[in-house]
Order: sequence, then structure tokens, then C-alpha cells
Amino acid sequence: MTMEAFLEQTANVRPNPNQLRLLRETSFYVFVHFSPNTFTGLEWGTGKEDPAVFNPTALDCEQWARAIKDAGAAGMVLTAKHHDGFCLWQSAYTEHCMKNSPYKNGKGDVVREAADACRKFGLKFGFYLSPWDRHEKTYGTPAYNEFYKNQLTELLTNYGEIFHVWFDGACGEGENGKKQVYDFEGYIDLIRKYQPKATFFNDAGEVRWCGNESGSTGNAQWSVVPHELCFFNKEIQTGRGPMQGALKGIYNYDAELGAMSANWYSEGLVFSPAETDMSIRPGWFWHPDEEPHSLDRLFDTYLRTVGGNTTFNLNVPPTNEGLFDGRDVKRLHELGEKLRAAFGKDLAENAAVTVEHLSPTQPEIILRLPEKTDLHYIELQEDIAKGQRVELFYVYTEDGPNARSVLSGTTVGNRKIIPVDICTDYLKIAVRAARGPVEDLTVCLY
Ligand code: FUL
Repeated sequence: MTMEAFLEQTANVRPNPNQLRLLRETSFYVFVHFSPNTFTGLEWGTGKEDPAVFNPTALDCEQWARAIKDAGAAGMVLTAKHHDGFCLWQSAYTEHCMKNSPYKNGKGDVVREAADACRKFGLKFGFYLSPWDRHEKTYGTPAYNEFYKNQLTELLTNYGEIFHVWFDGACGEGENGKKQVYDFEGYIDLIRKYQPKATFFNDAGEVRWCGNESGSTGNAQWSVVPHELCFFNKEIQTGRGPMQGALKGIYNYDAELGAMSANWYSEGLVFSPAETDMSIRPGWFWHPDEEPHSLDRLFDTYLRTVGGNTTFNLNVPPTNEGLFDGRDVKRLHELGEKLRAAFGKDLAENAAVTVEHLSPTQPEIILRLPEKTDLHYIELQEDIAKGQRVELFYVYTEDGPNARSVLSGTTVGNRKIIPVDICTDYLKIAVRAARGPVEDLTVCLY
């Protein structure tokens, strides 16, 4: 294939409807890590925990949902089973589950309570089901894949609509010293069958891992990446790159995937947006002496993730009572307040906007405000339904041939939020390089 033909195909790699919905409607959601670890203080349970340790005395999933809503997040992803193998629902396939917890005399179902609370508060509900299971005896044998699929089916069929399924890539040894070969393709087929509107997360998934757990994101966040890095995306949307599929030395956990100079070597490109997952505290599970991160850190992470063309999955771990810790509830409230204050009113609505094209790949969007205005954020959005194209843009606050740009950026994608400190009545966003025609670049100002 010629470089021209490949570039044109690259410009047209598009999200499927589920990916599009996730990016547009649910780009910020809350992870909830809850398991026997909450009671034993561990981060990775051994699988030998007595189910009786799981005994929340004041469980209130509506309290979680209220706090999630307050933060401005749109969904919840609950750890239905973590690596220790304990299931937060009444699984027919294991005794290592709520059947043997004292909670509601063995009749409790935390997945049900969390799903119901989400519906009541208008949140989407999803779950994490750890493939690595340190309790289950069949782990490490083909029978385990059947066991896992049975559990996955229970979760996919009994709890209403699921928006997101989280497949942890962790693969440790089981009791028998064996590692499992996960049948991810079989797992994904079940999602397609029972929850056709759900996205799934995996290191190499339809929603891919950003490569770290600290909330860091690359400067150029591409959702269009080589298939060999995100091979659980079925549909390759281009032909083979002109350099004949010779991509080497880049892995799916590396930052800044998707640069064109590497894409030429790929076996074909897929649409696979990154998810940034991090915890509000140092651990994924609740530990009484840990404190939530500062508001500044969380807000900054939001800007870099949701405002950096990734989704943001912020973990908030319930306490051993079964409540979000008051310190976390406060922080979530502060985050919501700060987001509402920052992005409540789009000042671009008052501007006269004109668009000029130096060429189809080089539009200039000019905004004239009625008076000099303090700007704190410039937000750009490509119409991601049509693909991700912008590679380089400049921002000017003056007109004329001698004007110098005040800042520059690379990719835009679904949403690019750029913190600024500018007082101006004139702003020009000038795209200088793109993979194809840029027709629908939206600018919001805050
Ligand atoms: C990792 C796990 O090992 C951690 O415990 C946590 O669940 C994190 C989200 O994923 O792979």
C-alpha cells in the first residue's frame, strides 16, 4: 500500500458505537475495590481468607453512588472478584462468596446492591472480574476458563445493563503452581452475546491500559494505534502499513503510542482509546491510615485524562463498614465543585467565530470575544466519530503575519483541555498538521 493510501485510511479509523458512547458520555467513572482485603489490610489477598472476614457492618451502596454523582462521575466499576477469588455475589460455582459471609446471614449480594444504587442515582454500572484467582482449585487448567466464563455469565445476565467490563491482565501462579492461559477471546464473546453495548478494558483491549497506575498520561494520546499492541480489537481498520508490519520495540504499556512514524510499520491500525486508572489513595483497597490525594492532584489528573483523550477510572475504596471513607467523600465533593466551577460556562458562546482553511488539513478557527476576557482553559474537540486527525496546532492571541503563537499542542481527539492564563479578546487556533481533512474542530473557552 502506498503511504498516501495508508494515511487516508489512518485518518478514518473510527470508534465503534460503544467506544464512542464511553468517550462522550462516560469518560469519568469510579472504580470500587472491595473484597476480603478491605478487612485484612492486604492489597493482594492470598485466596485462603475465611469468607467470614467479609462482614461490612453498615454497607450502604447508595452512599457510594451519591458521592460518585457529587464528583461529577457517570459510572461505577465494582470489583466483583479480586485476585483472592472471593465473589461479592451469590455465585453458583463457588462457595468462596457471599453465601459464606455473615453479611445478611449469607444471603447478601453486594453486586446487586451496587447495581441497584447506580440505577437509582442515574449512574452506569460495570464490574471488574479478576481472571487471576488465587482460591479456585482449577486455576492453571483449561477447566478454569469454563469456571471463569460461568461466573462472567452470571454477572453479565443478572444485573441489568453493564457499561464496562474490566479484565485485569495480571496472571500469577495458582495453588498448583500453574499459570493460566486466559481465553480472553471466549470471555469477550460472552460480552458481545449478553451485553452488546458494553466496552471492555484490557491491557490490549477495546479500551486499553494507559500503562501506569499513577494517573500519568502521554502528551500525544492517540486512540488510533497498531493492532499488534491492542490485539483484542477484532476489526483492523486499515491495510498493512507500507513498511510491511515490521513494528518493533514498542509495547502496549508504553506512553505516546500511535505516532505516525511508527504506524507505517504496523500490521494495521485499530481504534483503542486509553483508560487511565488510579486510586484516590496510595492503595487500591481501603487502609485506615491512608489519606486521599490532594484536590489539586485529582483535578490535574482529570485535566490530563478526560482532557487528554483518555477515560478516567478513579478508584474509591469502601471501608470495612461498607461506606466510602468520609475523607474521600469530602474530596469527591471538592472535585465535583471544582469541575463545575471550572467548566460551568463556555465563554466561546459569546464569541464571533470564523473558520478559514489554508488547506483541508490546516483550518484556522478565530474567536473574537466582545471584550478582553480572562481565560483559564481552552478546550478542543475533534468529531471523534469520524476519527482522530490533528497532529499539531498552535494558539495565537494576535492577528497578523508577525504574530507568534502563545502555545502549541499535538493531538486533540475526543477532548483536549489546555490550562492557560490568558487575558484576550482574540484567539486563533491554527491546525498546522493533520492526518486528513479537519472539518469539525470545536473550541470551548473557560
Ligand atoms: C492490578 C491489580 O493487581 C491491582 O490489585 C488493582 O486491582 C489494579 C486495578 O489492577 O492489576
